[in-house]
Amino acid sequence: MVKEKDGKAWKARVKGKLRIDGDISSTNPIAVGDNIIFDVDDELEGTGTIREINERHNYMIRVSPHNKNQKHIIASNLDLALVIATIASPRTSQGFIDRFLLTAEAYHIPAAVVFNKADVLKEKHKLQLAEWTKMYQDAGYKVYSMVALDPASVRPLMADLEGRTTLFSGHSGVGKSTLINQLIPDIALRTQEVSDYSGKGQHTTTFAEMFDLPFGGRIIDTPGVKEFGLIDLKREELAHYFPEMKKRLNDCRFNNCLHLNEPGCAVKEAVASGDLHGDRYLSYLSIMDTIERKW
Ligand SMILES: Nc1nc2c(ncn2[C@@H]2O[C@H](COP(=O)(O)OP(=O)(O)OP(=O)(O)O)[C@@H](O)[C@H]2O)c(=O)[nH]1
Ligand SMILES: [Mg+2]
Ligand SMILES: [Zn+2]
Repeated sequence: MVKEKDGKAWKARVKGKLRIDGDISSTNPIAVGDNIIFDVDDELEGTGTIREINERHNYMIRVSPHNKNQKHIIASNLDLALVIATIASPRTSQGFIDRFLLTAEAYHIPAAVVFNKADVLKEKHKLQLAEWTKMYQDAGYKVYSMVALDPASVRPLMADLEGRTTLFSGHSGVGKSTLINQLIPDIALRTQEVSDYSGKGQHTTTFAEMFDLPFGGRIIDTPGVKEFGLIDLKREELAHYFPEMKKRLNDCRFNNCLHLNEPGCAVKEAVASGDLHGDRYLSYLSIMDTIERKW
């Protein structure tokens, strides 16, 4: 579906040969958030053909974990990318969150972390939430904690969405659509019926879609993803996508330091002193390992 600036919606098809500025090979030629040039086919029926996609300011991209040639553009022209995570029901891993944040850094999209379902947490989960909140805040990210069904807990996030185009991403069942229903009261998106998470990971949202916020701004709801496959990275650029490492790179003795075993490494010193969270460094090592194996 294509929407005009004034809000009018059109049913759109794609022309055989589509011109895309700054073409990248992806499984989807057009992504939610794209600005396009469009020819009207039938005014009454409200149909038309997409002729051209304007250059994207940015985009979030995911690689199929099974086939690195399959890249999928999740959404484009974003002001903010949110990873909606849950400590439990379902559990979101740190690796998933870190891969999402890293991709956002690599594609110049401001990102933040939303921990939802704060109401279902056991004591050990609450400790985990407190720990991760501090870890991501220290890394430089804004962190929200909420219960999507409770309007008061959603309000701090609401204020930051105003006037922006924001992507909601995360595993299936974390409450992305529930949260959007809370933000846009008359929208009634389909959400998973059983509130007791079955763990089967059925996808309720099946395609990405953009919605206007009543207080200004837009939100993109997406289907849940199991894994967040990374785009090709070079070993030496990886640390640039961890903000808390990036700010320390100039203090490493060697300017080609990979922060592995080099002497005088400011990143490792910060880990040793507790200024940089050890689990974020482990995440760095784990991603570095996957890059090395690819070569
Ligand atoms: N207890 C509790 N349940 C929640 C909360 N937020 C959402 N849920 C429930 O979790 C289930 C899944 O929510 P959805 O909004 O459908 O999840 P989703 O992220 O959109 O899932 P997909 O569309 O499959 O990607 C629903 O039954 C919601 O009612 C919350 O904060 N607390
Ligand atoms: Mg959904
Ligand atoms: Zn170093």
